[in-house]
Amino acid sequence: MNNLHHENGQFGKEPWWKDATFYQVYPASFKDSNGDGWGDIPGLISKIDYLHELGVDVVWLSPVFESPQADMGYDVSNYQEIYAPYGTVNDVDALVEACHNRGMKLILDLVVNHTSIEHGWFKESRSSKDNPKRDWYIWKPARYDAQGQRIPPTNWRGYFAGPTWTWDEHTQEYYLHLYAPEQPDLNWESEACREAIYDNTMRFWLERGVDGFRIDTVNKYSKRTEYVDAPITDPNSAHQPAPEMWCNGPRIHEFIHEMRNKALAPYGAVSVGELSNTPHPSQVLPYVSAAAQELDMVFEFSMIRLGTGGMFGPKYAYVPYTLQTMKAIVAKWQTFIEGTDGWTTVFCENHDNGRAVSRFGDDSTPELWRASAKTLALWQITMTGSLFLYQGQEIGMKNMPATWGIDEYKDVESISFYNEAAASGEPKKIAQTMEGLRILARDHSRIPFQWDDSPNAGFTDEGVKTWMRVHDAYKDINATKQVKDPNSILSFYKRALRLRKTYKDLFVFGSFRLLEAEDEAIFAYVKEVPREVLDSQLQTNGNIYQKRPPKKRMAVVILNFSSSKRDCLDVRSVLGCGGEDEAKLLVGTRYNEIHGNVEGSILRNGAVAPSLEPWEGRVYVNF
Ligand code: TEU
Repeated sequence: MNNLHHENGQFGKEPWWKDATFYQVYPASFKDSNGDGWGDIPGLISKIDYLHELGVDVVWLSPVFESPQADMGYDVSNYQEIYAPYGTVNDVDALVEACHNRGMKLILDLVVNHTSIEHGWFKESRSSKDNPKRDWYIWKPARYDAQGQRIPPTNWRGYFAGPTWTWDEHTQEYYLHLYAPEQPDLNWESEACREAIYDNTMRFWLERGVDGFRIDTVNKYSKRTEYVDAPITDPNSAHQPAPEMWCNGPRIHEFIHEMRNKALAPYGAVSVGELSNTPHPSQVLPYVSAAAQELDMVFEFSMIRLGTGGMFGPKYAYVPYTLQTMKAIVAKWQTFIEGTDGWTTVFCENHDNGRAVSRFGDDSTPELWRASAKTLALWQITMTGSLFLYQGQEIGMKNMPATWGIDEYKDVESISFYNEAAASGEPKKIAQTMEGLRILARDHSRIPFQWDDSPNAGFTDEGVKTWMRVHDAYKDINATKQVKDPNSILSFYKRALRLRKTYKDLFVFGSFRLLEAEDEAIFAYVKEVPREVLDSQLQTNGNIYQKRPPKKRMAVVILNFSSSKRDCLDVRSVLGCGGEDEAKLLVGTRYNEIHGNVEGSILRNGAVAPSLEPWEGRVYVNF
């Protein structure tokens, strides 16, 4: 792999999406404008200024297309129409305009591994074995066991429990679905199918002015074509995990390269793909290397899967993890692009996971909740890569209350896992699944956004039945309250996001070096500007640094990931400060402004930094 990142990656010449802050909107739960209990696009438009003021550059809108909502729109029945409760195609046009008018961009969610069973393509495909679209989906004949019973073509377990195959009476074959039976997988081996996907989905929306896509399940388009049984790893089940049969298959790079060249590159569209089950940097780099011309960046999921009992069967059997493990994962995915032409992403929430403050922080008291949400913010904004925030993260939205029962969980995955546990009849398994769901369920991030302290939290009108229940804590945790409060999580995010931009050479583009890898309370690392970036930056007009500094520009980020007081690191020695050299506090979660006059904020002549309060975070710099 050549070294384009460093050769061409001069500060100021990087593509726009590298230092952009992306913000994911989950349409059902952001803002309801018409009182039906579902969020909608006009509601989102009414809040664009809120996002603009926060410092968001790009809105990523989760699926809004026509859909029977078996999986909240990740089952599309028509790519060119909008699900009526969300609005119309004209509303999307208005949203594009609202973003562009403010210098922001809009990306849509591209779900093209599968469609809904209600999609016209699938209706045709299932109509007869000789329909021209028969091979746009994956159909296989039945097998029969020793007793003559019909069994699916393979023993694979799908993501939502149960088999990956559903029998179709009409044509007497099974079709493949990695997710719900309502989500049949498209057959990317068919060239006509691929062409239809490019034209029907990508070109259609790019022509209307959207700026790119978050691409769902991007590494599952090329399946292994043998269709053989997976090894039995769960002897108690008829269905076995088999991700190696469909992740990163033999033609995946060919397909993605083709998709980019034919449908994305002609429009200059940005792409961020969801890359599950790909835990080795050597597997990830080919997807994100600039020279390979596949994806601009991907989401790698090792960090966000922490605490899950693994994929498939044991997913919701919660397994505690150590800070050491978390830090090793973060360091791995921060550094894997160094010296390459690849790029990475930074995120700790999305619509498929529990809330970060409840999982990685501490929401047990109001003080710890506030402190840990800010420290998680400082962690995110100081890391290398394109930053993705999820709606509500900026106000520290928490998991659903532990007192809520299974009836409040609406997600197809949660319900499938719960039903599977219930069917086992084992009280221990049911309790364990429920405990896992309380921490990890996808539902937690999907409840209505908490805008204010009015009934229904300002998400919709008073008295309206919302599609998911509003969090009990909305009177304490809401955006309006935090807009007014300079010490709020929201105010901290605003400052922190601006700081990330001011010092993007360090935070967005800098190199990452983990410190104190084994410490179970302190998460600390150095961010450093690569020398060649520094040199080129000094030749650019309007640079923020007046003269070439005598040494490397460095920041040390120190985060107390614990609820007890801890000693700070020896900041001066980490930053290489000699006698008169100063280490300065650039930002801290307990201070309102970037400051140079708070006691302990400038460390000279061997001075040590004060201890860290529970969940306190600070950044010191050597300039
Ligand atoms: O998710 C795919 C995926 O690999 C997982 O992260 C997913 O959350 C699931 O929990 C696996 O057990 C994408 C979407 O983000 C998700 O919402 C959809 O349900 C899924 O694809 C199917 O379209």
